Amino acid sequence: MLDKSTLDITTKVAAALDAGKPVVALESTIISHGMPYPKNVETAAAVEDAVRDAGATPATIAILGGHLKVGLLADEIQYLGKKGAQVIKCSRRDLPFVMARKQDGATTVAATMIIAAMAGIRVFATGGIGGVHRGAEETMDISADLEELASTDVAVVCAGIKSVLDIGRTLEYLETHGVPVAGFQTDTLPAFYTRDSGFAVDYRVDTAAEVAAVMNIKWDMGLRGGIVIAVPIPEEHALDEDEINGVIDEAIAEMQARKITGKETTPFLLARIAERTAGRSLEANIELVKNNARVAGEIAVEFSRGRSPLSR
Ligand code: PSU
Ligand code: MN
Repeated sequence: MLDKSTLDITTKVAAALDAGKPVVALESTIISHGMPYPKNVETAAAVEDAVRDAGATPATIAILGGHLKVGLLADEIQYLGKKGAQVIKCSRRDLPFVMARKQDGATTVAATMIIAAMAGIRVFATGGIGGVHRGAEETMDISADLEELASTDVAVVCAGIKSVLDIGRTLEYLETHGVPVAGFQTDTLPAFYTRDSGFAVDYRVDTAAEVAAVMNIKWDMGLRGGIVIAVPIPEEHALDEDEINGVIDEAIAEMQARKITGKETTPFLLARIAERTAGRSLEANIELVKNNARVAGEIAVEFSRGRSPLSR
């Protein structure tokens, strides 16, 4: 077991967890590598507010000086946001090294899920999850986020799957690993900047209570692993599909020409797309994360109400 300073849960978050109150985990790679300073820090604060407005306690997760931090303080978010890409982007494989070396690390969806589960947090909000990259049949670039979803018991609320990824293959991978993909108030999978990827979701859910029931039953039965809750970006903030897909195609071509690979790909693509849309993709990204945080807060509230019919 890790000692209290290694898994460092802030007083507020610990009190909420001890009292069985709703808590929502938030990741930090989106702050350090996903958005530029100072928008990243403003967004992180707004996302925490959205969780609070829904009646839950936010817990932004990162590694500071080798300690796993659950519930960053405002000055810690500021610090991470300013350091940006100088902070190490940490997925599952990176955790023990960054901790042993007492470094700072921003946690991806995979690493945030691991730490959230260790702390006893079951609901997590983010923008987009990693997936099977386009061209993965050559590059083998498949995000460790998918493997984490296969095995760690956390519901991940996101805006669907970005079309920088191979959406169809990402869905196939999730299906193979038994990870359900539910559309929140939609029958089709959202594609991050746009509301509809053209792919169907496995299940449509219309309320937070329905999601909480599924979480309880799945985990009470011992069916390990995550659940993807895909929430479409609010209509008024969605980007034009043809335009954004054109920009994405160009960004991917540039990435290939520059031979950018591995963990650099997602940050590179996000930054390029923001540049090429004169910041409109960034605005859309900010709005969809806030919206996901609100939905995650509502799910956490329902989940905290109690057990599934199976365990009564
Ligand atoms: N998608 C976004 N913004 C992000 C990320 C994904 O729209 O910031 C981050 C998340 O932290 C996710 C990670 O877990 O990128 C995936 O990286 P990779 O593709 O290297 O696994
Ligand atoms: Mn990758």
